[in-house]
Amino acid sequence: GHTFPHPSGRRRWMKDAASMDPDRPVQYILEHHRGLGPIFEIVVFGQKFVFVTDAELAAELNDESRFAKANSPALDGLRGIAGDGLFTAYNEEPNWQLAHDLLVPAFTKQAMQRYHPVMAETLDELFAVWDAGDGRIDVSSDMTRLTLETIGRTGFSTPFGSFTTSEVHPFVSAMVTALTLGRRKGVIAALPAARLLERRLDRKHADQLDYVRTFLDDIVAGRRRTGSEGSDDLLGIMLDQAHPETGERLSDENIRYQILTFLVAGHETTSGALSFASYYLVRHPDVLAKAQAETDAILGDDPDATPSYEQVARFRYLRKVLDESLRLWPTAPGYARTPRQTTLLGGRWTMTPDDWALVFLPLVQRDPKVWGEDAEAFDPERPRPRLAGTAKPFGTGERACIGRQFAVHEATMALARILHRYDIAGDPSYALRIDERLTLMPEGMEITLTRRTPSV
Ligand code: MNH
Repeated sequence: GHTFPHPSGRRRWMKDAASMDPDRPVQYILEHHRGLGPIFEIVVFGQKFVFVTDAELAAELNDESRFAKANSPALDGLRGIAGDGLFTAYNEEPNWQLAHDLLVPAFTKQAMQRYHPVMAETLDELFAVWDAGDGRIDVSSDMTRLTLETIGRTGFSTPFGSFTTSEVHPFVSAMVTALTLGRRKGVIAALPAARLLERRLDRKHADQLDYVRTFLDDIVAGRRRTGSEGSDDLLGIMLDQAHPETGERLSDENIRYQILTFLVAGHETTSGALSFASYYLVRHPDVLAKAQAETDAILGDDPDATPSYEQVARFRYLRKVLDESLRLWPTAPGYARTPRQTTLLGGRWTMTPDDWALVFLPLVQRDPKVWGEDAEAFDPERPRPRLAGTAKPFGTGERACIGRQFAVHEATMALARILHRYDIAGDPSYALRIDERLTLMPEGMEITLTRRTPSV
């Protein structure tokens, strides 16, 4: 592999490891990147992490003819529990193509039309909880309840009971523990004592890991018992369908990896996106007013009106609010790329197939060279830059997010219905705090909801 410019000018890995805040690595880079250059490396526990912060270099890395997805050490750390599931699979692993081909039909327009009423119903249940409360909500935790419930019901016909308790579902906390553990393991993998540390971590969290395993087994066993009910959801497709050309099927082990992958990937990022969008809406009264006017124009006077599948695509302004929120706070903050053959990045940096670089989205998507000097400002109507491929919150190429339309449909409908049904207000003294688990999520943010009445 190649050595990239290092912040200190030489390789001071002890210092990097010591100063890098393991609980908030993304914010650490955001706060300390200035002067580090368009591409730089940091060595943590003997492993090199290469960051690209420049939009032009990122656009180059997105070129599928020269680069492909790489598994960063943090992603590889998740292989212990997500195996060769879609997210963590290596490009050349046969189960990636097999699962991809089988599951693409679960994200077509026809499939989305089937999920639409389930998404709408789930949202109604959240509103019922809100209406019974005092109008103050913790945004991130309620958005998480909504998105977990939505992926559970649409993908697996498995309700999580998220609206009947105020606790997060035990599966979620167990999964978060398991995943955080995995990421840590990935990062320490090069240490001489890594195996010892890993075993100690596994022992410490054995109960949680067992719980996750049992929970996944139960979902599969439950469906096998009840048979074909919900047979065209994700679970049904995985259990019942063979590849149209090769006749191959997913193994039981791989199905468990996919369930975990979809339950995690299918809710945290969308919940974060909804929460950041809510944050910006309450901070920008002009934007909020415009978005609310759009919901009135499309949905009319009845605050309980539910959009049809087709109507969701008409919320153009809200869609821009969502895109702009994901530009500033991409909830999956990066993706790694590796060259297919030795190549020069930016005409200057040699990259071999052993190298990889992280497209660090929070900075790439705020690069003033393409976004202008006001790149840090929230403006849903800002012109899109001329250079293509500089805003990629859903990743790029054939390994890009398979759930993009699902997430956008779910989030747009949720925001539309919330703004149509409620007036929302934030706490002006709230300063944005961001929790970094696998994804980025605002923390401790409350908003107040007031029911709107029909404006007859
Ligand atoms: Mn999603 C891949 C972001 C919602 C399921 N997702 C990716 C990648 C990004 C991403 C970035 C590429 C990672 C990489 O290159 O290493 N995803 C998001 C964001 C949202 C999101 C920002 C919401 C907002 N994702 C969803 C939803 C689902 C989902 C919803 C499922 C219902 N995502 C996936 C899967 C992959 C993925 C599965 C892996 C796809 C593959 O490699 O084949």
